[in-house]
Amino acid sequence: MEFAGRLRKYLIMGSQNCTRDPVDVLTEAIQGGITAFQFREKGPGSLEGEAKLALGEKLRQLCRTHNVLFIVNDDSVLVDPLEADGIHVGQDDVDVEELRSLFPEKIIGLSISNEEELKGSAVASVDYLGAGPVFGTSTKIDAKEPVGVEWIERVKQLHPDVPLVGIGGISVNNAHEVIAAGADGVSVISAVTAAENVVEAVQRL
Ligand code: TZP
Ligand code: MG
Repeated sequence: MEFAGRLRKYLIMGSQNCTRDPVDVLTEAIQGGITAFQFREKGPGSLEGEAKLALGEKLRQLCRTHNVLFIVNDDSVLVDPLEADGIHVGQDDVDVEELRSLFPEKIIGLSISNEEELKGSAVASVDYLGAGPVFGTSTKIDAKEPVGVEWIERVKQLHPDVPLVGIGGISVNNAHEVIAAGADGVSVISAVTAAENVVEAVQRL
């Protein structure tokens, strides 16, 4: 599968997003057909240190077995121990050009929420962009104002060749709008982690 296609159904998750064992949630999400996974152990209730690494190892192994991309959020220290396929960062994290020199062969993803952030970003150093929050979300406490699918259209217009995923408030009901606006994929947390039936939620996305 070409790279952009591997971003089609992109689950982001950490133990703090789960009401049960994250290993079970990821197992079911893989069964449902996710193509990429981001280990985002962050925010209130998240694991740190050895416990974070230990969970990351289990989730990494699942992704390896099922040929699902495994990306770590932000934490560049985890990239090598987890043999991650890549790393995703936001505007306040490590600079992507610095990341690129640290990890010449890894996938690098960058979140961008507005025109100013996009202009100030070294897009040539990244492999894909995450645009949002597209819709309102309560999953990330410091999430910015929703930017709508118009932002997806705009990023695609400015960088037609850069693979793009939407993020923020995406559900089985609105995912099609994100794709229709030009995104290569949808990245979701609660649409999957809070679903009563994870397998079905992923299938319907
Ligand atoms: N970055 C921007 S919004 C968001 C992140 C990590 C949270 C997305 O969570 P949900 O539950 O899919 O809205
Ligand atoms: Mg960040």
